[in-house]
Amino acid sequence: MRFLNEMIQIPVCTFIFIWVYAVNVSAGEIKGVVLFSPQSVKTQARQTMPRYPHGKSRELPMHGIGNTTQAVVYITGKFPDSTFSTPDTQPIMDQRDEQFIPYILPVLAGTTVNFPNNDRVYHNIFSFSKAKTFDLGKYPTKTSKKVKFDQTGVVKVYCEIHAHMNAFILVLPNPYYSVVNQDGKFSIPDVPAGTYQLKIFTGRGTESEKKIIVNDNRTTLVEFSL
Ligand SMILES: [Cu+2]
Repeated sequence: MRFLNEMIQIPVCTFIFIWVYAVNVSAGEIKGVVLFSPQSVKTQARQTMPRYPHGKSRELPMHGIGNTTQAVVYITGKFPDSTFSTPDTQPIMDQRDEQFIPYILPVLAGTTVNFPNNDRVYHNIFSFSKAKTFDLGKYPTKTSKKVKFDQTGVVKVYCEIHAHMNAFILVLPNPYYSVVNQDGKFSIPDVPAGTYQLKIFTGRGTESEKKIIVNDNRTTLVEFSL
């Protein structure tokens, strides 16, 4: 009899464990596409980017479509658990061919970003942005410096030596974001069920947003036209 009880208990326990586990991880996916109009691509190609808070605005070449990240989608809203752990591997904002790669780097607040210099020349990375002000000083090829981004917001990154170098670090309050790929597609998996604002960020700022509902085990499809 006791043996029979044990036989029954094991499957029941397993069932409860699986059920609880499934409830905890129940989430949905946000998937979509961004349709960039020719005009949108054109205006992103060149833009006025004042480097200093009180400096003159000047025309700077921007990364165009096809060579780097041109847009990031992210969500804001309330989450059942709002403590998120930062990634184990530190994201990289590379310096190559006198360009920052990627052009837009989204990170969760609290993340430390590496800035390796993979050029033969010196670079001097700095930012005067409200979300993070820093100046890494000049450093040579094959060396790297790090910056921790604690505060959410947009950090505009420049090089003191090369006026044409500029990029963005988008510091976000949660890990639910996606880089839009070259086909304009994006996907944010494992989003807790709920109602959120889905926003799209390009080199011109946060351009558009939509209210979305994420349901358990469902895919929410979204389309943006810029
Ligand atoms: Cu430089």
